[in-house]
Amino acid sequence: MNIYNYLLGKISEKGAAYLILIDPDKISGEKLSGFIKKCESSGVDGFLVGGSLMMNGNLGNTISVIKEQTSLPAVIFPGGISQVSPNADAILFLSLVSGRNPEHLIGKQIMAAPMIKAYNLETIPTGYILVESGSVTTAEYISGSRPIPRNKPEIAVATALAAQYLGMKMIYLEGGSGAQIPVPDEMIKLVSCNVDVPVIAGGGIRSAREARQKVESGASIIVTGNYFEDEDNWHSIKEFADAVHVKTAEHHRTAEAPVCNN
Ligand code: 1GP
Repeated sequence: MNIYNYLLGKISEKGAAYLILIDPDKISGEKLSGFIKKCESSGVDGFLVGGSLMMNGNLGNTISVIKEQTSLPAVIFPGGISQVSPNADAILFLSLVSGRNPEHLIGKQIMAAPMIKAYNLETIPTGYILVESGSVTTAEYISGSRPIPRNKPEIAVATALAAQYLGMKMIYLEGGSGAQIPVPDEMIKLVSCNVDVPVIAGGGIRSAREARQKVESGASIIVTGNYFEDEDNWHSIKEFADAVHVKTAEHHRTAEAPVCNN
């Protein structure tokens, strides 16, 4: 299965796709199996797997469990070159285009490329844009790059356009995992109105209402991670999925695409 086309299909069918990020450091064993099943029965469209830091989690095992438990795709969201696994369905081939750290723009990609070729992994070239989100996030600290100021959406637009013109197939507007505040709606709107490729929004989304707002602002894919690391929140996975799936969920039919004035 071509995962990029799968995601485009979900976006066109449901209005937007909902992906859950699994950090192998945070969940494993039976809890992981239970979580994956719960996500599938709640309408989640797939999984991202990875993290800025990998302390003791096992990425390969996590992906294997996903493959055993569901038919949903497992896409690597790499925090580093050690996070390339042959079991995955695809890898977000990220370039941290908001930063000026050459290691994260192209250096690590060169190191990972031969492995990706050997594993015959599908790559989804993605312009990764870090946005200021209230405090320093792990992604910002580890990558040694400055995020785009939240009140400068025009910088995000120019950055996203440059990524698109370089051939990237998706733009990831990232507040950073556990962000205090998510990427501003206004920035999502301006970026999605200006690029032709799907915009992913993630980082600090903790309610179905916020997820829905990001879709109404123009995001085509919503990613949440932290919020469902707490098992007490699992009951609301379906609520999040329904909120993201603006075209198909009965009670969300009123959603409208953002009006672009350009
Ligand atoms: C992080 O965008 C993802 O890369 C998810 O963020 O963990 O804050 O939901 P959260």
